[in-house]
Amino acid sequence: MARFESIQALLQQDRKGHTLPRELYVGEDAFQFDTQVMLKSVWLYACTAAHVKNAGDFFVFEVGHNAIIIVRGRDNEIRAFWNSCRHRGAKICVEQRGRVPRLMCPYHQWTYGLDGKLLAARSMAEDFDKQDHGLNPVALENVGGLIFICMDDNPPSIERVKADIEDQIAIYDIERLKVVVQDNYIEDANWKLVMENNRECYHCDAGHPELISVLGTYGFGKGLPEDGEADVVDDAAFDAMVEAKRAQWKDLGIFRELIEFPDGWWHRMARLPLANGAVTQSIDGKLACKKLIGPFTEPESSSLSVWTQPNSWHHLCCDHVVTFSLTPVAADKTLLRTSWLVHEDAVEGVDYDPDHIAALWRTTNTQDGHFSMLNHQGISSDGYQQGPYAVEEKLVEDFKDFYVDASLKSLQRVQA
Ligand code: 3BY
Ligand code: FES
Ligand code: FE
Repeated sequence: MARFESIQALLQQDRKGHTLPRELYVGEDAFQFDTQVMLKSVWLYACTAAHVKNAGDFFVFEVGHNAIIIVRGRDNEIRAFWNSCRHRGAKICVEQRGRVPRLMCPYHQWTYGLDGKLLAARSMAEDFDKQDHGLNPVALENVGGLIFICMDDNPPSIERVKADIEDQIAIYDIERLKVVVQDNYIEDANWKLVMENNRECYHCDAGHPELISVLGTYGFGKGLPEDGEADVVDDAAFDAMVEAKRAQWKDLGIFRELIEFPDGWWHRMARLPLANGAVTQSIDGKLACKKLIGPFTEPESSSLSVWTQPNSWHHLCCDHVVTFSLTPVAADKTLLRTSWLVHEDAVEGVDYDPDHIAALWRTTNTQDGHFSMLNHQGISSDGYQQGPYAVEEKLVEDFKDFYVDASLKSLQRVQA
């Protein structure tokens, strides 16, 4: 792939502790490379099991020119298929989400079962074998109710991720939740800048007053007390509070030591205390849904927070789950999809108000969208130079390192 030689040269300009060269953020070739090569080589978070709650529910996950159908079968299995008909290739699912008895191509009505098998194709030659023309599958893994897909025929292992985080996520029983709000927000920035922005709270004091009053400033890269060297929180009262909380969490069976992107892996998980008496991640810190979820019978002032490279983060609270996925749409456009989930029996207007539940992160997303746009615009200028990350931007660097490493590996494979 001679056309990606320029990308290789740019990746070689990576500087330890510094941002990437300009063209990797803003260039059209980098966008083509990311969507055609790099992002196809890794696991991507697509949606939760609750987005496809019932048989026939489908969810279309798009990355650049690619689209994947995630669909629940009658046997309750969740599967993924390329959204391209085995007849002459037309797109099958046109809506982003929906429920269907079968998957029918709108062009000539070839019809597939929810398991991808071709059921009907009119007036084909006698020797045509339906069995050879089922939908092409895409690798899918369900990690405690979070659905990841990988477009590579030989996906990297996901076993360590599952072993580390699956059981803590499973406590929230995501299958028994329902998606009550889904925001599709297009940010005017490259997807890597939206990711970098997510991986630090260096901008939070000035940029997110609402979020900070509920989350405090710790946990997002400022380091939790057990972070050792990376710990730059110098607050004895905070440390004591976390110690006490940790004992409670252990009793409740909801504690696990911080897991932070083990070597070569792509997951981070922490239980974080909330601040100022907040019991959940809502705009006023008050319950966002009266029906609690998972094992919780009382409000519990913490979140189980999960971040994955290269495109997701999730906060699981005692009354709701909020989950974020990123996908690049153009070199300077990124879809940030945020979904809020509550107990399946919760009643709108009685137990929860969709606007209240979404307000905190909707506000925060808008603020972050503005920062990411400014970042993209400034990097587009000839005045841009690769800049140094702050100490508390360690997780930004972790993301950048993951990107560079995965990019080099995927380039090697396509060049081999
Ligand atoms: O960037 C954000 O808005 C979120 C909140 C704190 C850091 N990050 C996870
Ligand atoms: Fe799908 Fe013809 S392209 S039925
Ligand atoms: Fe932010």
